[in-house]
Amino acid sequence: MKTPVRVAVTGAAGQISYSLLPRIADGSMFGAQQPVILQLLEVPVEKAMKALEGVAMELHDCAFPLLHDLILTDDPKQAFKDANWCLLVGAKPRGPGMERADLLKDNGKIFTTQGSIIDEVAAEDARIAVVGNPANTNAMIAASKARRLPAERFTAMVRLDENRARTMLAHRAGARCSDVSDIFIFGNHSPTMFPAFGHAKIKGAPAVDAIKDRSWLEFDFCEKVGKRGAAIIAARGSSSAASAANALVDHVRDLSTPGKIHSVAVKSMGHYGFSPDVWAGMPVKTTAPGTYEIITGVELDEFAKSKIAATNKELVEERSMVADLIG
Ligand code: NAX
Repeated sequence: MKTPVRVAVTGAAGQISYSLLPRIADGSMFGAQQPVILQLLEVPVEKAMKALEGVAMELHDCAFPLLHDLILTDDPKQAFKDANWCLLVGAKPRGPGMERADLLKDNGKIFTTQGSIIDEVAAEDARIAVVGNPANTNAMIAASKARRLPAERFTAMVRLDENRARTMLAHRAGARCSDVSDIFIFGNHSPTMFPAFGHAKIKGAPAVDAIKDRSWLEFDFCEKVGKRGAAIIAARGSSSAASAANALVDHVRDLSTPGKIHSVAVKSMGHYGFSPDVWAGMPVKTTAPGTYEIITGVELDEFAKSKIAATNKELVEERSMVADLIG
């Protein structure tokens, strides 16, 4: 029997976690032979902790063979203790009339604390995936607090955007989403993101040739991918949950599987014209479980470069809004 993987999940009583936790416990994230221990963090509020107890009851009622233990806590030190993966889903939602700068600062405080504690108590091989918005900047803030864990261990999720783009290209071309490859998300997890269609392929041929409508790709497609989250809220009355949980399963599973090429928001190191210190979506190749290299050879035309400049500008602005929290 393998040693269980310890997985800390924040915001564990929230709607994404409700879809996520069974997918971790049933083996979808780490494989059918890998036991897991879930270390679930919520805020120290009676309603949240009570809801978390209910989630735990349901997980027990699933009788997952791979689920070796469940820890429920409102103490980040207990949640992150010896964790191999820290999935930072919990964040404060944007309230009515709240400015983006205020959201950045309020959430920034959560991620400074969690970044420091993870660095102090998580496992030697700890990996961190941030979902809570603004995800890219939150990952940057958490990483800035780390002294032991290297910055590249901190990633943010743009996989939902990649999955959305994949399906939209497939539908437009009358193909299946499994026919689409090499569609990568550049930049921020926000409407400024750039789904780089110029590099995408459908059944191995360039997507631009299969779709034959450059204007649709440049305008409708980019806008629809960027605003898909808002469209879900308009239709469902609440934000993406099952698809976000599914994307996080993809994100962690592919980062654990050598050879996988996928979009991840990572410290840019200046690639593709991004400011070196922002966390930007870009294609990476997993080289060993939990380790990746940035793919640097994607060719970008003038349109792509202008889209990347715009999303980089937003990331730099976000960084300057939280400058006092970094370091
Ligand atoms: P919910 O409001 O349903 O759940 C969030 C949970 O986090 C709540 O139970 C809350 O009590 C908890 N929480 C807040 N602060 C916490 C803290 N400091 N420690 C531990 N728990 C804390 O939101 P949900 O729909 O689950 O979304 C979670 C986050 O994901 C949001 O920030 C959302 O904007 C973000 N998303 C990110 C996506 C991405 O692709 N990167 C897509 C989906 C989603 O919009």
